[in-house]
Amino acid sequence: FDYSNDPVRPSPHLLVRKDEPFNAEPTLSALVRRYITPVPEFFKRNHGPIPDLDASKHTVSVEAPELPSITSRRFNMSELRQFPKREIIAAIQCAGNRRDGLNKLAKVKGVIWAAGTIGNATWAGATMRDVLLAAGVPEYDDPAVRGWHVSFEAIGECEEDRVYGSSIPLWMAMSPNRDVLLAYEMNGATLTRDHGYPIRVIVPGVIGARSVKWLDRITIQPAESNSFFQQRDYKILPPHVRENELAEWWPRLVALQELNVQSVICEPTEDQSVNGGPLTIRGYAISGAYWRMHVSVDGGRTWKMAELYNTSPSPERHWGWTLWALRVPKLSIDAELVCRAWDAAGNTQPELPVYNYRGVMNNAQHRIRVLPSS
Ligand code: MTE
Ligand code: MO
Repeated sequence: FDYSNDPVRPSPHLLVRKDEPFNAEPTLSALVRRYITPVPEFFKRNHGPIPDLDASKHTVSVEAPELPSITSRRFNMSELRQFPKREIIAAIQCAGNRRDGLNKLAKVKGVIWAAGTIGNATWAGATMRDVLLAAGVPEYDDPAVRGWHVSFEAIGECEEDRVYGSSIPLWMAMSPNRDVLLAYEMNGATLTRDHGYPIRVIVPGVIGARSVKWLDRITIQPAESNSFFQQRDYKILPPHVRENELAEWWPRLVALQELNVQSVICEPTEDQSVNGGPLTIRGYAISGAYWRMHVSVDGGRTWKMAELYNTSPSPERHWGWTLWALRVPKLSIDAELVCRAWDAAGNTQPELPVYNYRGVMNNAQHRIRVLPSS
């Protein structure tokens, strides 16, 4: 592949994990600085060169070859902009976030990410529901399409497959409460090339892999996408499975969608030397619904409740992350900091990470040592 036309990314806060394709995440202290993650610092996760598309010529097709009532249609960018514009705040997290924690247990396959492949942005565009309805797609509970899927394909060269692709269930794409978008703006400005210019899918509440950038085609179909990224990746393998058994395991496992409960300590950072206190511990957390946030400074023996900050408009639209903070008066010399979030259903994070070869969905309690100095 030719990477010579990739954009220049000047942010000093990005840790580049791979140059080609470009994969980078911000430092954790930069990440918690603001509720809305600035575009330059937002993680970038790519499987190929960044396309250089002309918005005035770009179109997105909607097709349903197995649904005779629908004739395929192409929407250009000005048609997509004519739909009512919906703006949401949503955190996007890569399924590989915190893969480094699983790589400590045994070798994993994939970019070795720390905890920065998450970002919280405002996204604006047409709702997927409006566009699909305009294309003649029936409601998801119509017997003709019940249990169907919406498959997305991108433009551009891609590792592992012909193009990048993914799918989500039709009910999710059509639900007025899920806020799935065809987004053309991020943080109030036109999408940048790195993040999908001129148009990308945003699927709140599910792994980042489904938010397809540089969107080319939408297909309504009875089965999930055939893409490598739906069928043979982004699944949780049992702990004993390695490379030689992948082919037999992929078809038995479900494709990941919804995110699990997650929280991370961003400040202080591992092995940072801090004075004995007072000290403010900060981090992020995500989950679908309201939660409690516990922080421990003694390795998990006792827990305190952190203060929470988020601006989500209502519980059913809780797509943004929560930033949290706990001020502690004093740290012991062997302080071990741990955090765990709880959602409204009482789900929380496992004490220890559970290994899987692709290193996805690590949401173990985040545990760091700091070095108190006097
Ligand atoms: N879309 C395309 N076309 N190509 C890609 O490589 N990566 C996916 C998704 N959409 C990808 C894509 C993955 S795995 C993630 S986590 C998010 O985009 C990352 O979005 P970002 O780079 O805007 O942060
Ligand atoms: Mo991802």
